[in-house]
Amino acid sequence: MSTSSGVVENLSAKGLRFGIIVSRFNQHITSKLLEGAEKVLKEKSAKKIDTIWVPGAYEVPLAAQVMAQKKGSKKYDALIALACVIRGDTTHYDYVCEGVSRGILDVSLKMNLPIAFGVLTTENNDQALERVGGRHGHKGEEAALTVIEMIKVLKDLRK
Ligand code: INI
Repeated sequence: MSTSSGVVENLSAKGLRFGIIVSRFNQHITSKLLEGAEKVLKEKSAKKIDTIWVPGAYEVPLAAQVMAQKKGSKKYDALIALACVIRGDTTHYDYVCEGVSRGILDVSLKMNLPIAFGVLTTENNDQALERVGGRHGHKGEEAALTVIEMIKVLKDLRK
């Protein structure tokens, strides 16, 4: 069964290792994204969860790339990128959104590694709050469920 946002909730993360990259910019929102992601991973019995803080959304892809390059016992099964970009008075918002979305996708495709796009891109603070446990669900929890499912999808594809 999947939720309206498309995520499947009945999978286990037993034995799996996760890296989370979270941005400090708009920390009142990103700390809630992180709480939700960690809660789901723990409930699903994840073996390891490493969390790395970076200054802003724009810095997320580089940290994700370095985490994705880990090898051996330090290797992650999936990463979760968490950030919150809120539109301001200039075009800066557009550049940050473009950079973080393109950067995360590039790393995911280059490294063949599931990376959840848990990045809120909103017009204002209220829209962001509605997405961390408000009327639009919890995008941190959904990001965690998404990568758990993608690990299984890739495992099935490689059989
Ligand atoms: N970074 C965010 O994570 N969210 C924002 O809303 C934001 N705005 O609006 O500027 C933001 N900017 C900083 C950016 O991510 C970089 O940290 C900065 O440009 C330095 O590289």
